[in-house]
Amino acid sequence: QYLQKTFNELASQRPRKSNAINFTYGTSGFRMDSSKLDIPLFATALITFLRSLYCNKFIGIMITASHNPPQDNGFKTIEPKGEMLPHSWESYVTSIANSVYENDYLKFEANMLNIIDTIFKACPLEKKDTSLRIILGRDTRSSSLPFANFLNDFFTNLTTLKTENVIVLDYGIVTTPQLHFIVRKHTADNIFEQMDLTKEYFDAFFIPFIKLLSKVANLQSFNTLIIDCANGVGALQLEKLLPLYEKHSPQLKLELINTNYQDCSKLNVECGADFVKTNQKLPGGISEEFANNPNFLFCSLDGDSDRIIFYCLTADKKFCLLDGDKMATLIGEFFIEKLPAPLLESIKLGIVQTAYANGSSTAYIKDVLKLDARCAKTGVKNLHHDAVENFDVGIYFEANGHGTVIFNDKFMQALSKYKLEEFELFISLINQAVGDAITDLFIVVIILLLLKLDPRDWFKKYDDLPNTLIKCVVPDRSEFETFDNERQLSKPIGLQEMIDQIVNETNNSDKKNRCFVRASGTEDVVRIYCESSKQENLTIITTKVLEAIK
Ligand code: NG1
Ligand code: ZN
Repeated sequence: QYLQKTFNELASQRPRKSNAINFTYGTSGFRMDSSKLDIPLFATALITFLRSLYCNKFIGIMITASHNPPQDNGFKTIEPKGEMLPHSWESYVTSIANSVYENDYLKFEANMLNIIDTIFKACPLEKKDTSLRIILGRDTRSSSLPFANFLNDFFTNLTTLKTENVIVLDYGIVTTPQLHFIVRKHTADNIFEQMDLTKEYFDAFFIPFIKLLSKVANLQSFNTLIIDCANGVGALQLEKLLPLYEKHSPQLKLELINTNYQDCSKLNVECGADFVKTNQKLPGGISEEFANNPNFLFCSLDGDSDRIIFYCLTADKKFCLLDGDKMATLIGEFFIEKLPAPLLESIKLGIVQTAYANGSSTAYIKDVLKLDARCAKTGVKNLHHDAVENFDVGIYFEANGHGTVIFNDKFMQALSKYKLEEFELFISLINQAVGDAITDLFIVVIILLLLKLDPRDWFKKYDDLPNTLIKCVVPDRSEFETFDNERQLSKPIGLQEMIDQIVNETNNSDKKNRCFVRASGTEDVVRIYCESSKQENLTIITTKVLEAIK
């Protein structure tokens, strides 16, 4: 009854859905052109409200569309321990968004009550000790502030809850991983007041980084890291954090470029991790001459700083992309090198990738590193779960630079017996909650410096197979259904057989051709990925596959 009353109140604020758009809360939440987000915003508010009551803990909402163009935006709900919304709740929120119809309040209410009933059957609420605890964060997009204001008002104006039972903390413009981190911290330390995020984040990750840097006798592989901030939130946050870093007079210089986050139209444009990975070239703001400096290493963050891509140029100006696959293998190699053999033998150490991982990286993991390589569906959430389920130490990265490392108690207990001080410090650099561009940056830099590995030699560890990733606009992308972790299509019927035939007829003796098609979860397109040992095969295959799709 109490919930029904609250919902009547909330529902009276609901926006109207004027045309039949189908909303999906995917692995990165809701994401689309910001002008179409009113209903998803409302649905996100409702599900976060329910989730907070259900968990009786802090729940976060991040407003961002990551690497998407400036006009897009999106919402993601963050769990008390920094994880993403459970799968079953993704369907609830999707269902809420799709039941808000113009002039059909009854249908909406019936659906809402059904959902509430399903959710709370397992866990009846006791009104008196139930409180609403919400944490908000947003990126630099111009649409992000109005969305944050709506959410602030939405939660603070609820009159059915006693005001002392409502806590809404707005952290303003933060990176996505920072919001995951602070939600996790509020939960772990049971803190109800707003914290100093810059200080907490600095203490958690920059301090161990500085300590590890001081253990490197002299910087051999490079001495300056140029960070392309994609003109997004990474710039704003790093501009706050770097003065604190510099106070410690570290040997490694960190320099920021593409920092114009005030001009929202520049976000992710000709710069950032997605631009560099897709185009395999330097972003705006770095000239070739600059990139040729052997003492410099380069990296690009994406629009909300949860992904990172490294790169450098060889002496003959060849662009060397050091992507998520290269990071995963580097981290794997570091664990193998630094952990004592008996410890390594006693734990399950492995790498989780997606179908987009370059075939050479998978072969390198299996044949050279002799580690288990698993394939999960696109979306870090899927990789995260796969890593947790299958490994004691799970390294997971999408090729586009989104990932992290997770480890369990078994590993930590085993590690504690060896008193590996430096390695334990290294472990504390890892943001286990979520892929984090800033902490991934620290991990990679420390590994390169401790191993005295030149970035060009890191690049040479294995040669990527030539590959291409293209988009295709189709009338209805929901018609594309996959299996085998997205590597094959079950629908439209017959298309997979056609792709197989196209791939086989151009295959070389090495049989390295690979091509798959799947619907994007973040854009209204299907993606076609293709790799082959021969560059010229790529156009032949993708042209034919495009024809088959159309
Ligand atoms: P979709 O649009 O579902 O392919 C893209 C990326 C994912 C992931 C999500 C979320 C590719 C091929 N896909 O997903 O890896 O990062 O965005 O940001 O890069
Ligand atoms: Zn992102």
